[in-house]
Amino acid sequence: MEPAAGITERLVERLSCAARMTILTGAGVSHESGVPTFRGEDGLWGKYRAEELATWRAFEADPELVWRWYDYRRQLIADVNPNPAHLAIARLESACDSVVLVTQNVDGLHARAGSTAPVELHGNIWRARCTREQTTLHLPDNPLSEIPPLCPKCGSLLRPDVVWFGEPLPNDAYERADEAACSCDAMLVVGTSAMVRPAASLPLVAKHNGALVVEVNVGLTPISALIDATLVGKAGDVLPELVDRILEHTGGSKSPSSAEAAETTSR
Ligand code: BV8
Repeated sequence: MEPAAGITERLVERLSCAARMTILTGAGVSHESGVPTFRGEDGLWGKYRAEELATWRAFEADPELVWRWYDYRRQLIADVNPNPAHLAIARLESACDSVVLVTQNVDGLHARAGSTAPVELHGNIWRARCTREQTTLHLPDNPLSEIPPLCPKCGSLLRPDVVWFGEPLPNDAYERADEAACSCDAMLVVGTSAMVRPAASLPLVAKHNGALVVEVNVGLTPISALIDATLVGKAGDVLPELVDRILEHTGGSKSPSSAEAAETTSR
């Protein structure tokens, strides 16, 4: 599909008529906040790539190195703010209760922008998990007072509560994300290279179930040819305009009339 030059009226109409919308975000949605992406030209966190250190094997071999890497990322993320893309998504969610936000990001910026229930497929860098009891806890100290941090209850090693490569996604998060992909009438895919599975399959699940799937990205991705449209541009530019146009179209709150909703599902 050729990248759409801009946001067409027809596209706004179709998105506005969606009875259920799912938004899937990746690292690109946080890029304009100053958070490095994973695979772009700045796709390095310090001198490490996620695939090198975001693994149980790397943690087992050197928990201190892995924790230093996560602490570096936490300090970087603590110093940045949500950008207009995060804020536009939160605005759309608060204007209509039929939007489900699913994110691959672990930075917590959607919640800081006001999103109330992001489905965090890959966990959250601000939480830790006891390697012995699997209990999770919020880890506010920034920077960490001790590295590697130990469980305050049993003294065992804590690990970041994120999903490492080779680890399964949290059942409840993936089930909610899969349900949101299967049942939506429209999916916005924002700032992901669509490389990491199983998250990358969600847009195709939505498409397969009849949804309108629109990507927002600064470039084309492996799914661009398989979905309905790619709005080529920065999320921080495209999303505020797109959300404004959708809310204008629906009179400020996205609760389509039954006729409109019927029109959408009959597509
Ligand atoms: C699993 C948390 C099974 C940790 C992350 C070979 C083929 C296919 C799959 C595999 C394979 N080998 C291995 C696999 C599976 C593997 C995988 O998919 N690997 C990839 C690399 C090939 N997946 C897994 O291991 C998953 N688990 O499969 O388990 C299993 C099942 C049962 C039992 C046991 C095992 C787990 C994957 C989760 C890994 N954890 N993060 C941490 O962060 O430290 S993944 C990491 O990548 C982040 O979460 C990130 O969100 C995610 C995806 O990347 P993106 O978000 O898309 O970021 P990226 O930089 O790639 O792209 C940014 C995009 O934004 C670009 O397109 C860019 O153009 C765009 N952009 C930039 N700026 C902007 C913008 N767009 C708009 N506006 C802008 N301003």
